[in-house]
Amino acid sequence: GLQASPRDTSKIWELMDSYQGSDKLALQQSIVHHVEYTLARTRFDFSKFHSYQALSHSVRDRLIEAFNDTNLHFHQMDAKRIYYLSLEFLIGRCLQNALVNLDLEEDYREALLDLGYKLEELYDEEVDPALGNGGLGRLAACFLDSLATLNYPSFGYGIRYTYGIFKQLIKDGYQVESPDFWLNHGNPWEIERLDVQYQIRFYGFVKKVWDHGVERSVWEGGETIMARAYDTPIPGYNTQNTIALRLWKSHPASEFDFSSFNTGDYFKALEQRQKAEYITSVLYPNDSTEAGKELRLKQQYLLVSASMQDIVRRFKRRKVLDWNAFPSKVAVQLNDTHPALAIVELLRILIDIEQLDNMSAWQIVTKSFNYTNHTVLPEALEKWGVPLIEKLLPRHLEIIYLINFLFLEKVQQKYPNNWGKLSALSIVEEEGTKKVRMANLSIVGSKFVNGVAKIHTELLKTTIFKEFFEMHPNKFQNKTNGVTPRRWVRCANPALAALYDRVLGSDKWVQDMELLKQLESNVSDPQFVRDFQMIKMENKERFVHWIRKTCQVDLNIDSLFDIQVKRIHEYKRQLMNILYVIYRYLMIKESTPEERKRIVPRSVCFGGKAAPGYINAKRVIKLINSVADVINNDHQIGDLLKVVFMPNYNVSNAQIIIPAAELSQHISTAGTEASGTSNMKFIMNGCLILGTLDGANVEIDEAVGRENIFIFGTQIEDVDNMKEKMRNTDPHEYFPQELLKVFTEIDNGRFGHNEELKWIVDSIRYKNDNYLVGQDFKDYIKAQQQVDDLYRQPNEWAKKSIYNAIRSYKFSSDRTIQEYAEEIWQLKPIKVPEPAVQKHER
Ligand code: GPV
Repeated sequence: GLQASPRDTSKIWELMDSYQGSDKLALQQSIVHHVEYTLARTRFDFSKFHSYQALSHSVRDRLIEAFNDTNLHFHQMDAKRIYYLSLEFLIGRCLQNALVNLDLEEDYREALLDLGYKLEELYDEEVDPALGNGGLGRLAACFLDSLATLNYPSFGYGIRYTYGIFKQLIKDGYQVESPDFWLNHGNPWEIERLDVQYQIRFYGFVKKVWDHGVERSVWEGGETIMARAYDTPIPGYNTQNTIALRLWKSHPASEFDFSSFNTGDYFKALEQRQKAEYITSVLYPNDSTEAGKELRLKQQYLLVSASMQDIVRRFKRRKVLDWNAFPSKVAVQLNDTHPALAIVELLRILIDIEQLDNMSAWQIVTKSFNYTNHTVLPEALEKWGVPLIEKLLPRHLEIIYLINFLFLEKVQQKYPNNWGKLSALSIVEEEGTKKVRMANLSIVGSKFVNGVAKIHTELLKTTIFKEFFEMHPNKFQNKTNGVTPRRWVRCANPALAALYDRVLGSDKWVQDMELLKQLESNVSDPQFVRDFQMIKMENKERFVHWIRKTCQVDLNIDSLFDIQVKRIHEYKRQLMNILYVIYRYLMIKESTPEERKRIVPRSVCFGGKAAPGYINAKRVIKLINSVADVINNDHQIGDLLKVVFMPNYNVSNAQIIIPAAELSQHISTAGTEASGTSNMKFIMNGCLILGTLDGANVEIDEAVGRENIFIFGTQIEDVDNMKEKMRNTDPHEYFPQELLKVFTEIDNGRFGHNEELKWIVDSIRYKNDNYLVGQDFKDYIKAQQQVDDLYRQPNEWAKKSIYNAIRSYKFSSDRTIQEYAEEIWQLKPIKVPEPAVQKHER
């Protein structure tokens, strides 16, 4: 037969080193290739969706080229890497983002047009991966984009949930949840790594063995499953660097336990194996609250164990094994406390498996981890019952006790016999059933701890982590959040991006947002202002079409587009917004014909999901829809006021909504919203904020200037006093007349004879107004009047909107990531060399 020639690796490499061509024909051939060979379609049976799929596979090929180059280069450079651990990554759609970052959007648009396809229509065929709840998951996605763009060697580690956040439907005004089976039609953006799998153990027992005179712990028994890696390449903008988002999926253990198969029931044994898949099947839909469910703890441990095994394996591939070098090669960032068990897992690996002594292992761990806190709300601070941890992760509980022992010894040294300090700082809460405080564990195990906006970090230092701050003041840092200008300006608002390109003479601002400073002088150029207004108008038109299609409501294009989109939460005060809408409605109804002429028409749009078990949040959705029903169908109101609840707010909807907004509301009670990130996206798109001095609003106020933002409400230093006053005042004195009138209308059934609407009012009416809706309402009305006054002067409004956009550069996630890299990770960028053959020359 035929003899294979001796393997010629240089020939293989040479073949692999040639890159895809980027001329029109090459792009078209690559698309058609995938139609025929990847999708196996004939020329007669492919739809728009198939075209999207073929296009995505064609783009994916290019991503993989860059991705492989990147991984190889980082390995060769023995780069220090940063590992971002998060239970959520809300990456949104990939296609447009990839094309923009690869600078191929125009080339593909032309190639497709020639074949009879509109690129934008294909964008809409993509499912929106929704593996996150809200701000925390979206922040992780923006950070990956910046890490890749700034050439930082890095990985994101998360979970590949089979079901993302539920799809929100509105039926009869109520939220109804439906499952988000996003993988139904496959996922061209992921690479399944059958060769990257780790064993994960649950339950079992700890055996003590003597080994050369030292006692060692061996964790055995219980159940083992496998975690398998799925990589999504994340391309940087204008760079070859392409990093990995590595997501884990649970599988049955690979070894076959034949004995149990032989003795027991074959089908039962198989059924048992199937249960493994359940662990990563669904994302928990709670935003900023913890349910304390066993399955959730299993998810957390699976992420942590697989990721730490992967990190250790990569570290051990270095030429010489020197554990003390670990912190100089590895930095782990914990996205809130959800992955905090990683601290314990690394200790377990170092002590039990790599056989390091306790103290050396602890030194390595505390130099490698860092923790970001995202809330001060007590209901969101994770605590796991000791009995549950003992059952599920018996060895980890021992290690947690060891950590606590070492730490409390230090506390005792510094504050002898100070029981107050000891009980505040202890990782284990002793009152009632014992609990492990994950925040305390994270602080003790980390080198640095950071908050996500200045005001939030100050709160951490003076309230919930006061004792830790007093003990280790240098551990605490601020890292104000940011958002990526690639997705949130360049992709979502291409017209604004084109205006910047034209006026600034290049697209460099997409990577260096500070360049927008140069546009300050253009604000006095009437043509520039008109261009901006025109772009806003076009974005409003796109939004009007979308609202008509999705909500069956016709918006008045000349009305003020006033938007509040975020998870529904009492602290975010959507209730205050809708109560004001009712007040405004009543005002219009009572107005004289003369007064009516001066009324500024408004379209008030809400969007956001309520956690399925959060009754008050779900009732607020019902109230909004009930009010919308009455107002939108009141012929006396006409075009002066419209209210919409936009169902299923998600990343791809946000990309339509945000560029169309003229006013956006960020009205949480001072001290409750850690940062907020959509506030940043709105200002980047030239929108004014109506907000409180909370979270990042404080810094936005500083950046844009008080004359360019509408600020109202109780300030943080007065919140406690005002709550006290609320509890000590008769409701009829506490609530202003304007609000009492609104309550009466709801009580009287003006928005439907529905008990639930009354119960929402009841939730704040009797000395329970913990978020100070009553206290802030009058000031809110006043601020709303200032909004109306400004909107009557379109030029002034436009100029202030432009100031928001061009002074938003601080809120680029590039700035945030650079601060993390320099001040927390000690990380240097490493740029992957561009292929010798350049695009267009290839
Ligand atoms: I903790 N956040 C979130 O979305 N989910 C959570 O479980 C927790 C916090 C949010 C905060 O509420 C926002 O203020 C913040 O901007 C965002 O995290 C990112 O830091």
